[in-house]
This record gives sequence, C-alpha cells and structure tokens, in this order.
Amino acid sequence: MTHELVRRYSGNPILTKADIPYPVETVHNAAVVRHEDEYIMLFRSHLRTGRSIIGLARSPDGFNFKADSEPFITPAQEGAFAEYEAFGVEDPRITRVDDDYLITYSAYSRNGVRIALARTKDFVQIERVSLITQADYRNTVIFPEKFNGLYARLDRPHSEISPWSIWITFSPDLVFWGESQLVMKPVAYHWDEMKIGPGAPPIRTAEGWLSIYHGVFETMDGSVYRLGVALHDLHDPARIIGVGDSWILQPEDPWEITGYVHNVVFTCAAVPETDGTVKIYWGGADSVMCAGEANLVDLVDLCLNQSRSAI
Ligand code: BMA
Repeated sequence: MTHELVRRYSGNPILTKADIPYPVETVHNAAVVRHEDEYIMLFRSHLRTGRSIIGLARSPDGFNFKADSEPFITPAQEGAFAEYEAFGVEDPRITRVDDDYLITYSAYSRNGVRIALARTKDFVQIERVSLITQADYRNTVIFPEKFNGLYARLDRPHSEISPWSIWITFSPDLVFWGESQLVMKPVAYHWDEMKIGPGAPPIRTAEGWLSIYHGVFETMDGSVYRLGVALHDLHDPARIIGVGDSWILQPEDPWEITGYVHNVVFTCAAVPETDGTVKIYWGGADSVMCAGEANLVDLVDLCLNQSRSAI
C-alpha cells in the first residue's frame, strides 16, 4: 500500500493571500524550519507586477501560521545581487548547518534564473553570502551536515539535451562549488518522466538521507507536479540507495488542482519530528500553502522495497 502515505492536514490550505498583511497574489513554495520554540516559514508571493518576493510567517505548532507585517527578502537594490534579483526572488529552502540557517532561493533577472545563498541566525538579520550557480539553475537544497569537511547540495541544472535531472555539488566554504555529479534522472513513461528537481532539504534517517523531490509529467492538459522520495547513502550522498517507484503526493484537493498554475504540488520543506513523523509542506497550484504528515519509516520503506532505478 503506497497511496495515502502523506496525511493531509484537515485545515488546509494553511496560509493564503488573505492571511498576509501586505498586498500579495499568492502564498506558495515555502521553506519551513523549527527555530527556538516556533516554526518559521519563508513563503514566496507573487506581487501584482508578476514578480515574486519572500515573506515570513510564524507558528507555535507547524500548522497555524501568522505572517509578519513586512516581507523578509525582497530583491537587492544595490551590490552584486541587485543585477541578478531584479525580476524577483522565489522558492526558498532553509537548512540549519551548525548555528546558521542557510537559505537558498531562485534569483530571477534578465540574465536568467540562478541560485542565491543567504545566511541568518535569528530570522531578523540576513546576510547575502554568494550567488552559488550561474544560469539556469533552480531547486537547490543544502544537506544539514558536511561530508569530509565539505558542504553538499542537490540542484537541478537546466538541460535541453537530457531530461532535467538532480545533481550533487560540494563546497568548502559556501562560495566555491565543484565536484558535480549527476545522481538521479527521470524515468521514461513514468510519473516523473519530464523533469525532476530537489524539493525539501534532505533528512537524516538511520537508513540514509531521505530526499523528497518533485517530478513532472506532461499531459495533453499541461504539466502535473507530484512528489516522490529518494534515499541517499549517509556517508556518500552522491550514491542513491533507492528511489520510490510511486509518487507520495499528487494534486487532489481543489486548491491543488485549480489555481494560478493548475495540478501542482511543489515542496520546498519537510520538518522531521522526534516521534518519527515528518511534516511536509507544499504549494498548491502555485497559489496557497498546504501541509501534511507522514511516517519517516514508510517513506524510507518505499525507497528500499519498491525502488526504481536512479539513473
Ligand atoms: C516550476 C517552478 C516552481 C513552480 C512550478 C509549477 O518550474 O516555477 O516555482 O511551482 O514550476 O508551476
């Protein structure tokens, strides 16, 4: 039984544009972490210009969020980042490494889309660190631990020649990145055959790093975005142990099927809890934020026991 692995929260959608105290048109594709005694959400919102900013919301329980009165990240107005953020900032992910929260987000400009990395300790002060890819990259997640002293990230370069796939890249200092390797590809005539990309930052389990990713299937009625799971080796994250053959979540609720972009569930965040569950967060139809829960053992089991090839 692989369906209903993710139990949708009964109060979905958990955050919409009606909840935001400044004018926005969407609330979606949010990063979430636990910080001190609250859950912090960084969400993407479209403005009426069609460009995106990143807002911040807080919650005591991971489901009921209240937005701060001002956005958290808006396009840089000066310095090296301004040229590359001019068309907006999108789809943040947060990983805690040591005492820092590392935030990766898509920076859009006339030069294409690339990934920016910023750092905060308190979600008050934010420091832009580096533009860590050239164009065209999206969907970059950083592992919460280093490997042989190196930071590691999963990312999704654009490609016209092979289907869009997941790569791994390493860095000693968050600025210089290299040793890239392909780790996972879409599978032909499968739910993720058109493209795949990293979703939530990987979660440590006893069996390996659990990665929740998105996969896209092209239909006569446009693309369908679903979520799946893969398990990476704990010591060598470039090695994939297994990829769940079936998806774990697909658009089903009305606000996932219909909205700004229909038939989309898209994740940037999953928060593991001490009881073995994981809270998964996803944007519905690029319009609203939703949440659900799963058991980590079930997701790992899918990767191990109903696996398809990684490449
Ligand atoms: C992707 C990105 C995401 C978006 C998704 C579905 O390519 O643009 O931000 O959620 O498409 O529209």
